[in-house]
Amino acid sequence: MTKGYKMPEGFLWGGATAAHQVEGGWQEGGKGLSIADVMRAGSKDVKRVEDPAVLDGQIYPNHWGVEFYSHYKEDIKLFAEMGFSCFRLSIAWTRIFPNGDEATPNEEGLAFYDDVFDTCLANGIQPIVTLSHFEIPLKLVQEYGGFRNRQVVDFFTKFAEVCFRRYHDKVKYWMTFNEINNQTNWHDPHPLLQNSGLILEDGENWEEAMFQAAHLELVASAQAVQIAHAIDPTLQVGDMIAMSPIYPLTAKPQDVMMAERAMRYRYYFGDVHALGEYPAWLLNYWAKRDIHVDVTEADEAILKAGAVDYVGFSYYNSGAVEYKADNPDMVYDESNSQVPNPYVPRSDWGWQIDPVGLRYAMNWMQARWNKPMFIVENGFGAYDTVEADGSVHDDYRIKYLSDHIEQMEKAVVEDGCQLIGYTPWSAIDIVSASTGEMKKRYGLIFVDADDAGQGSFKRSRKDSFYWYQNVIKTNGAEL
Ligand code: P53
Repeated sequence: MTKGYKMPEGFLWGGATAAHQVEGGWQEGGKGLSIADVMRAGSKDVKRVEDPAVLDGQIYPNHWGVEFYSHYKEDIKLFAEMGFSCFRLSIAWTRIFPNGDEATPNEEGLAFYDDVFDTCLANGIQPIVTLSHFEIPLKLVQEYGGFRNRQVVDFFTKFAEVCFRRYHDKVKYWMTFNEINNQTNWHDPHPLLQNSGLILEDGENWEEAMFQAAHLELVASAQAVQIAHAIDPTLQVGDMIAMSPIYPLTAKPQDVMMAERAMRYRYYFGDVHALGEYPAWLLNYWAKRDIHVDVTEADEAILKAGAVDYVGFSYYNSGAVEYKADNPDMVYDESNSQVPNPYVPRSDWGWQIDPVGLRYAMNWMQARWNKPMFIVENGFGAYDTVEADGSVHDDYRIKYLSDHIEQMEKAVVEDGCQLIGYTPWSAIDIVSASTGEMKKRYGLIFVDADDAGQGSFKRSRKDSFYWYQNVIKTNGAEL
């Protein structure tokens, strides 16, 4: 057992999930189709693709998730048993607005989340809610072009407003778009793993399309912040950034500059969210590369008035870059610029494991954005083995979480970073977002289901469940 620091009084400990990865019930309660419902299963080696010809015998793992839709009462009880004081989940947009463009919301969907939140609160757990977690309504993608269309901003802000009005007494902490910056890592013409719902047209400049869609999401997010505050000034609305700090491979000045350029490209979303305006370098970058983004004066005013209250982020790994002579302008390209870091180990899925990177990233964000932060994802996707007696000895997951929490505590107690809470990914096994697998397991609770959705869906406690229970009980002192 490692010795950690006790966290400040009131620090929120919990776990995280997302609707499409846990709920299932894809056609229950009047729910419509989201992009997640048409994502086929993939694997470590086979990319997931969207396939709107649903029900044609392919495997669509998000149709069942881990059946949280019918198991939530039991699951929330298990979370309470671990001692959670908060639980991060997302609202499936298509339960509230099944196609995204309806005039009125679907009462059955609203009632479902009322009951989920009430169950949490009755168990002493505060829900932390993401509005859009990789599950934009399919119709908004296919018929409206996703966030390349300003009408979709209105659909999103209406969805947000309905949720804030309905749940403001039950939910204090909100986030707008999960991992909004994931889309810089996107060269394929499909909307997987991003909330902008962008499908590229033939020959289109992907970078321009991405910046334009991201701009409208940033505007929609800033509008949502203002709507929330108008409804209830106590609401806290955050952004959600996939934080994977990018190091220079060496101390060579060009490598250091390349890393700086990579960081600002990957995290400008956070600058706009937190500071309310575009950084100068990006405006120059657009001009130099002949990228045209429609940013109106009205947009600028919305961004300025809708700065987030806190910075939510996920942390899994870090990356590295080096200067290459064939790229003298140091243009950062997320898919091709990264190089392996020889100083850190990797998971079975190739993710670089770097606990110190969490402390580094927290300090970087605190200095840059000066907001309270919330670690809303951090965890280890791994193969788990169930023993004959039903136990799961996931010491690798315990080690990963323990090492990261230790660095988190140093960032708070020694470095003075402001941190609201910590919700590891994931509270319970989920369907992996990038591969659609069940066997890439993240949970503290095991769910008996395989990649094809076969199994009893019975829940059981992993070793990490008991370990995390003690972390919470000692408020972080025993890791
Ligand atoms: P999976 C990429 C990089 C970092 C985090 O990921 C990412 C992604 C996209 O997969 O996603 C977040 O399941 C995301 C969760 C996701 C989790 O990380 O691909 O917010 O929905 O499950 C882990 O292994």
